[in-house]
Amino acid sequence: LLVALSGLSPVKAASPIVVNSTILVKAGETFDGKGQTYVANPDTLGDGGQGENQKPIFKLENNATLKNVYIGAPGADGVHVYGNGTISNVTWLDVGEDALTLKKSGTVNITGGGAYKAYDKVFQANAAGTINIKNFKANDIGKLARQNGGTSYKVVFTLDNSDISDVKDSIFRTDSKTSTAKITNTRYHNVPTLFKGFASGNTSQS
Ligand code: ADA
Ligand code: CA
Ligand code: CA
Ligand code: CA
Repeated sequence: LLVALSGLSPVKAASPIVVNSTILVKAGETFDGKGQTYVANPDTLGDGGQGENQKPIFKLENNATLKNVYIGAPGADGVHVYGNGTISNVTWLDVGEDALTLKKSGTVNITGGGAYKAYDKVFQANAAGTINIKNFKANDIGKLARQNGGTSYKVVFTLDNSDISDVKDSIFRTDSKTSTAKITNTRYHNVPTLFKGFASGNTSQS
């Protein structure tokens, strides 16, 4: 009745949820954001600029799942994954320092969702492991995924059925001669380089 009287649309965008301290998703558990938008409190987690040592909005323990979440600005240090993780239908609307970091060895499966406005990196591998990206969109980014500079452990990167555009540097970058990257069934626009720093024979595209 009030809506009808005031002439306003009954559909109202929900305000973002301001996260004051990192949300912990415990081992084996699932956090379902139900399509709501989460942003960092810049005073406690970080302003989403390029300063290192910002805190994540979400911290996933081994075998945790994060799904149906929008991460808005400021994105601080995004999502930290310790071990295996499942990231399903998560969209970074304006990536902060970076979007997601593998902090401890494991396999991270990122399916659906997307990442936008990443000044530098989207996904960062700071431990050996596998990062699988599927059904993903990225636009206006520096790099889609980067193994921490100067490290020689092995990271396996895959990208499938995705749409990547307006990239400054490359899709996958490493300094490790043992890391591999594979791209399948993916569309690009304005991507200068697919792979940087990989040993010959360690990349493929089809
Ligand atoms: C940079 C920095 C690393 C680490 C990384 C990250 O690559 O040199 O030390 O902080 O960013 O995890 O964001
Ligand atoms: Ca960084
Ligand atoms: Ca950004
Ligand atoms: Ca970071």
